[in-house]
Amino acid sequence: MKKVFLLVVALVMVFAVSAASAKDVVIAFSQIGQESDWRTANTDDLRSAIENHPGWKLVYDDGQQKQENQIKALRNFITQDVDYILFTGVVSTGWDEVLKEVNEAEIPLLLIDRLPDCADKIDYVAAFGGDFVEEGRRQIAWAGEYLKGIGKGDVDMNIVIMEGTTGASAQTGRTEGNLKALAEYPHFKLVGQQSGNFTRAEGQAVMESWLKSIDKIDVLIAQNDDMALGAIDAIKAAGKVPGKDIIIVGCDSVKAAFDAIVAGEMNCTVECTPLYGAFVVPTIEALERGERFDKTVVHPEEGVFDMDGGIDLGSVKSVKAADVIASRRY
Ligand code: GYE
Repeated sequence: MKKVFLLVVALVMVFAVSAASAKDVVIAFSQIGQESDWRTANTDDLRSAIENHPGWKLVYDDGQQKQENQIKALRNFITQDVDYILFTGVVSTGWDEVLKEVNEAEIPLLLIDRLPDCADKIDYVAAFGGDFVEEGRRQIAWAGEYLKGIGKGDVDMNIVIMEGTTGASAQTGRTEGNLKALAEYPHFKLVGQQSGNFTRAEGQAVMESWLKSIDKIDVLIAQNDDMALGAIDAIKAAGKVPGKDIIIVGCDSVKAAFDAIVAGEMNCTVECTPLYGAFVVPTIEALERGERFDKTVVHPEEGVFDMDGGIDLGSVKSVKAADVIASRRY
């Protein structure tokens, strides 16, 4: 009897140990929504990086552009006691309370893309995101240097800035960079500044109304490519030639923007990579091995792509889009 009992205990122990080692690492991801090609690429990249990793499981939540949905998702992740949380917030303010709750639950937090403004007050393992101020500077500098290059550096130019989702760090940062750089090019006159909410449809609508209300637009700075592509439709519908009558500079460097540049309908796109899987995977692997990180913010290296290449923007030189289009991953 005693032997049978010991055998049962041993079997239970073996089963318990193997069940424990087979337990998946659960990584929860609170995504903003599906507003742009950038966002789709970002979701697909992280999803496949996590789901294809042996022993890892993804819990995904799409916040549909609403902060309250994201707050609810984060609280659900805490209740489920997930192992890691990946987070990017639709706007930068209003996360203090819920991210403190994440900290109190001792769930390691990885910030990606748009950083919350409370980042200094909370604990996080690492942060990966674009340098939005620099991206905004590059957009204006590209237009300014391009015009200098074709002998129009001292010609007055009317410029419009189409901004992203109001209050998103990608919008506030790029606007800061846009406006600071404008001061370097006194021949640019800012004649319009409005949000197109990072979507193609709203980009089109904003451009339509500008074309009706502003006499002459020479340069469009769109804080993402989707809005630039929507604006191209509006420009064509108004009987103007995009890329020629109006110089168009986007941001993100998605495939559709490369196609538009190669087709001559768009002039430039400043890169902002959505591919964070390559950063997130090694970080979580290292945490699983017991390594610890300081709070660090990593900005991936990014390029600028245009029709002919060779425009010197200080920190980077533009590359001809047609030369690299075949190797683009998003
Ligand atoms: O530029 C835009 C997207 O936060 C960097 O969000 C991201 C931005 C990106 O909707 O296309």
